[in-house]
Amino acid sequence: MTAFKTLGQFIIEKQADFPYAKGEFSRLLRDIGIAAKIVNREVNKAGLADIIGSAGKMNIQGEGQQKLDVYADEQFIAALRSGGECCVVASEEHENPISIQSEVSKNAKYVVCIDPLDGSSNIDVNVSVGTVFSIYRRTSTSGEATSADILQKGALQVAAGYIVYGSSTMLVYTTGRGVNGFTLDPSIGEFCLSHPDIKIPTQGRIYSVNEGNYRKFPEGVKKYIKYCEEEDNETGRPYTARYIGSLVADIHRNLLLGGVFLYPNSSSHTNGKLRLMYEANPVAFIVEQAGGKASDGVQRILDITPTELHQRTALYCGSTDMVDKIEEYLQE
Ligand code: AHM
Ligand code: MG
Repeated sequence: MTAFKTLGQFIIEKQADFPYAKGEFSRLLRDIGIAAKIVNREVNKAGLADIIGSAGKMNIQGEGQQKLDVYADEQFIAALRSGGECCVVASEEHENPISIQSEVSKNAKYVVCIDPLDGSSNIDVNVSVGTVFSIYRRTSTSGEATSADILQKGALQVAAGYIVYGSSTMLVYTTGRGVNGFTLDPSIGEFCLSHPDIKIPTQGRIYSVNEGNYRKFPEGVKKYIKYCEEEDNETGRPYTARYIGSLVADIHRNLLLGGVFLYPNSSSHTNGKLRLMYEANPVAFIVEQAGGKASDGVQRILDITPTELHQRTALYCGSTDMVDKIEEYLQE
């Protein structure tokens, strides 16, 4: 009897909550967990790529080294393809959705939207990167999945999660019944439940924003940043500024400690920078399930009706009271 619970054990236990479930969804989550471990192995060796390359060697798969974001994309798609529970994948790496229907997956019920390796510019400098994913139930009942199967509101997600490849590697996910976090124990190669039922504090003291873009931000955001910097004993200001530039890592820290993440629209990114389908929606679902809030400044992220696969949105997300305050400033 082990003292810890692995991701696999946890998924099976949770399946019992759905007596009519046939196990497809559990298998889908398990496949994502396996691909995450493979990507983790390569991300961990990122600094060695040149050394291996200069010796004229191949990587472990016997292929030449390739960019890690392409590698991650291939790994997740291969895992979903061989699992057979998913009929179509939308990935940041591809302009169009990838139909993965095959003999195995012809009745597959699920749709996956994924950013396989987010924040990949941070890899070269050994800073955390992540994977973010969203799972929907397919809406059409037969034939090839259509774009309508993918372009669903975030509120319809059946699950969402992220993997942060950081000082340790963690997988955090929700199926709409709270949020649970698993840390990869490299000695046994398993994600183990380390952060059960994560709750974000209602009010935090961290604000995360790329302040280099300050002059391009809407007036309300500028005022909020000034508010964070002011001194006030009662509210514990000035708040602490923390910004990694990897969405997953910034969200993960604020989820555990309390805080707010801002990626506003600006004069150079008129609709914001982050993508609704595979960055904002999954993060919003997780943060809401942990008791926080996610907004585009006006409306709930999860209520936005998507019109395009790669559509962008502003994102204000984290501790509820902090997001409320930003909305107040934006509406002034
Ligand atoms: P990417 O999908 O090209 O990696 O970009 C997304 C990343 C997020 O991880 C992060 O929150 C944001 O871009 C940082 O942007 P900036 O460098 O403009 O602050
Ligand atoms: Mg990205």
